[in-house]
Amino acid sequence: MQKNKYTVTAALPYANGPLHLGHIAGVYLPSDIFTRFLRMNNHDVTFICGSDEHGAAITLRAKKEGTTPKEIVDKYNKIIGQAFNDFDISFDIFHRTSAQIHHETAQDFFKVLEEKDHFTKETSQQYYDEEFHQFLADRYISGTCPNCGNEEAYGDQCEKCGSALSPTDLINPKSTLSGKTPIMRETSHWYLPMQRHEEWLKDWIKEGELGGVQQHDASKWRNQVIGQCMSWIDNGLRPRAMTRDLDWGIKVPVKGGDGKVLYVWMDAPIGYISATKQWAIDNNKNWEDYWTGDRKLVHFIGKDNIVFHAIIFPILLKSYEGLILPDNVPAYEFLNLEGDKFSTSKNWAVWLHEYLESYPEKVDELKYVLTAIAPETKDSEFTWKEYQTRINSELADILGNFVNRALVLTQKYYDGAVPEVGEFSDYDQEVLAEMAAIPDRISKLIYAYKLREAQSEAMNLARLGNKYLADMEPWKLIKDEKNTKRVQTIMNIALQITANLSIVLQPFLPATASKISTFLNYSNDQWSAAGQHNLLSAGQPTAKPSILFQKIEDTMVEKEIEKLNASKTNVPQFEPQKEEASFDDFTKMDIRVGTILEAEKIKKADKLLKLLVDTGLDKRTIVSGIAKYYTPQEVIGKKVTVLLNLAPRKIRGVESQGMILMAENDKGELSFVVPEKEFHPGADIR
Ligand code: B3M
Ligand code: ZN
Repeated sequence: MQKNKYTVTAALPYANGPLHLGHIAGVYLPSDIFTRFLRMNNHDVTFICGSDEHGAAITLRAKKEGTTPKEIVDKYNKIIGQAFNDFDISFDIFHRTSAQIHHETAQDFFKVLEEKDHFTKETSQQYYDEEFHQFLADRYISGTCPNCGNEEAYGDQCEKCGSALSPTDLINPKSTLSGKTPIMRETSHWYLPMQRHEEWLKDWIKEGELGGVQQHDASKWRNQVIGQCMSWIDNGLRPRAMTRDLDWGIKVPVKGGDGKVLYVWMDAPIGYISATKQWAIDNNKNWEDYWTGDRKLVHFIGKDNIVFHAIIFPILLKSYEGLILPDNVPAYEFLNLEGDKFSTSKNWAVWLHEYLESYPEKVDELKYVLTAIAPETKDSEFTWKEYQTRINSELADILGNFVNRALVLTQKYYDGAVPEVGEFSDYDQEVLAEMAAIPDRISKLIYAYKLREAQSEAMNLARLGNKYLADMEPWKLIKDEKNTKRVQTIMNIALQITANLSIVLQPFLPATASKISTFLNYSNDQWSAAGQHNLLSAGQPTAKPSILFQKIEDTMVEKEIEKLNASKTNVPQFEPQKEEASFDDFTKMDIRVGTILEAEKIKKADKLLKLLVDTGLDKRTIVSGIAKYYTPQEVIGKKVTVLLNLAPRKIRGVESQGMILMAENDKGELSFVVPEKEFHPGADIR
């Protein structure tokens, strides 16, 4: 078989939050299976990933957590990297775009393109938030997508329909900082004139459609990918800004670039190259060997990243000259969770690191389920119920049961030694022929990026073995001495199937495959060995097996669903920080501790209470909108915080001489704010 060279990348996750199962099912697990398989076939393969640490995704998160972008990326790079490690994703490197080598690589890239005249510089009017004194691009601006009507589209793309947008495409644009409608202000940027590339892109993507340059099935691009690209091109490519007015990111390295950084979607894909460079340095290789020549570049991504990987990055690569373009861009649809979309902001997610903390011994179980339901061609759904069913009735009842039976019976009948094989019956021949055909089928499916079917084909081998033993019933035959030879043959075949499983399961369930290898005292990481019926020789010792998969109890399912529902309601959605206030603004306010002396309802106003408050200076009337949360009886005698010098206002005919300060949660519930110690009325609050 022809040996190919592959550089496989998995989309660089934003270091702005942990990973959930949707990310794993749609990028990291499939790319891991693919590369494990390639390695078993002795292709020369490098598997690249890292965290994406620039762009508005990061700075907005920092703002939300009240910290710096640097702290955010350090924190999440660590959490994400650890989770990948614990989930046994076999990257050759997990790098980061904040690394010096990446800054240099991306800047060099930009300079080369600038020198070759691949950018235009344009001055234009762009959205600007007057309150926050900032230009609004990408995630700093949101509005309605002109293509699909999604009201939460960002300034650079709509995550719902995948289209790439410019802020000016949005209907009803709003600043995500202030929530206000922005104004227009002039700024200049470097643009990539994408329209110049239309012709070759069309041909190149069509090549993908026809089965790629190599003309084999493996390079065939998914319909969804071709469709998105063609519709983008058919709509007419336009210049796209490659720089931003921001202070977090990669500094624009040419004259006039002060105060500007590279657009994150220019810098991030170059992250694949800089990660390769770092890996090459660590391993005494030349990075160019992995980005030039007859190597196949494969980008595993989510569908919202298609245009960036199949159009923009290829334009950049081609303009740079000398580097390979992707051979395929297997993009995944979205995974939903228990009937809803995964949502970080609503905390509707199963977080990988939390799963691994709770169930460190159930890595392969999760891998199996996620591959079985992977959103390869359409959106799919994870439910804990299905997780349970797949593990119990497939992994445990079929795979686990078969391996266990084969090994336990071998212990019982032959003290663990592999028995001699005798003559094959017709049925034996059939089973062995089926076993021999399976690896090739898996292999074709994997090369065509159909990993879901490929795993199910690997499970067919376990099904075959399970059925074989159930049909042959060696435990009945053994009772009659005349069957001694026959049982030996049956058990030999069952063990050969088990050995085959230890090979074909490796890409999908590496830990399980290695356990089976240990039971058998047999290990083989060569895909070419799979299919043969003489992997184990007679007399070879095997071990007592342990249970491969524990059944998932209903209690676990219930617990996880409960946890999900609880966390959903607990995560509040708060307004972004308000505009900066000066210290003077603050000291103008006279805020004191007060005690409520009297309270009564105001007629026909179900939200209001009329209070008499001892402020330490005087006793005054204050109207407060707390009636839904406090009864008059329960507030009498309570300590409260009072804003004294608020201009008096008439509310429902009553003059209110100040305001009681209240805390309000995300559900709009109110609570008094009081000093933690027993302070007298009149005590100052600053
Ligand atoms: N970080 C977007 C995402 O996580 C982005 C991918 C970059 S790949 C170069 O969806
Ligand atoms: Zn849309």
